[in-house]
Amino acid sequence: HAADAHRTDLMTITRFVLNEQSKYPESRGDFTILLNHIVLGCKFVCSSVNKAGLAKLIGLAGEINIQGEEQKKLDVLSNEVFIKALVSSGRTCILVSEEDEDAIIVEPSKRGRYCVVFDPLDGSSNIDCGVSIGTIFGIYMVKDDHEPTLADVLQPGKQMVAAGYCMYGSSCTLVLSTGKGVNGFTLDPSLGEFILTHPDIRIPKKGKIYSVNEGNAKNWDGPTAKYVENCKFPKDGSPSKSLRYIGSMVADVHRTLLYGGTFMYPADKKSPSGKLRALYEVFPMSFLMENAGGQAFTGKQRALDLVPTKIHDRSPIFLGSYDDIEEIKALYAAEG
Ligand code: AHM
Ligand code: MG
Repeated sequence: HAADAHRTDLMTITRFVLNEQSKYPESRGDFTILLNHIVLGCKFVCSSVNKAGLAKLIGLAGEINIQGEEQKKLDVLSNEVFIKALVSSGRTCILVSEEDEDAIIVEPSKRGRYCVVFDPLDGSSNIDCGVSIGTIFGIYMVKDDHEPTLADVLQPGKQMVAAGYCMYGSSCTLVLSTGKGVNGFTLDPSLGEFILTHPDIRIPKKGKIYSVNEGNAKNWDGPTAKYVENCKFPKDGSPSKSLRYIGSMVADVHRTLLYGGTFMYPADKKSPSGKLRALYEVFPMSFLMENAGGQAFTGKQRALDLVPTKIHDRSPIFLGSYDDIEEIKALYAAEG
């Protein structure tokens, strides 16, 4: 009976990834071990976020991070937990976190072949009002056993072997791609396991939603302004689009992935590179979009082709449904 099978045959994220990796004879289970440590970090942050109101975790920790913002206690905690989990996995050699100015080079005795770039708690300005926040991560693999250097992570996003995010919302959802499709897992709190709930996510080819901080409109360039104008006043007689903007990238991208449409953080006159970080925000989300059948574009090129020169580089980003991003690309092409 199908319903029974559903309840008793649980596809956990570990089982899913082990199945996937077993197709590669050279696989030594290292990726599964690494992922298990990322999952541990996500579970910890999920439980801390849920307790934020209770445990007096909210509020300022009195530290300023390298981006010059005041750090919340939860950011500090999440960062520490992820770093400790990743190092102790024994499978990483370089870590780049939004919260740390310098890359962390793992000590030789604990080294493995993976580099992990991550934003431990993105959208932290939303913590105190209970809006969804998330962790974003991307994974590179170093080829040979040379001494790890920054060059190993200053790689275009298309070189990532996996990427994902975990959203701490009304439920805790982990979305992952290892380069062949995108799958979503939901944490079952009673089991403490992420269970496959969204197999093979495909983004709708065209969407009815656009997502952008319109407060920046006076500083936008021509193509961005024109695209948003078209969303509101379509010239081809199609219905106007809905605006949805949470201001928490993981939540905005998650909705875009499931419902379709566009998410944008464009360049503007004040911030010519936009706001979002290439390595651990733009690349992982672009990797997921492409693997779900969508596109990701910087205004100049395919986002995953971008080569970062510094670990905290920013890039403008337009990502979402295939046809909608085609429209944005055409507007930039027309501008020349
Ligand atoms: P953060 O890393 O400091 O949390 O900033 C990133 C967040 C994203 O989650 C979100 O997409 C964006 O900032 C919102 O920016 P804005 O408030 O300028 O619209
Ligand atoms: Mg961030």
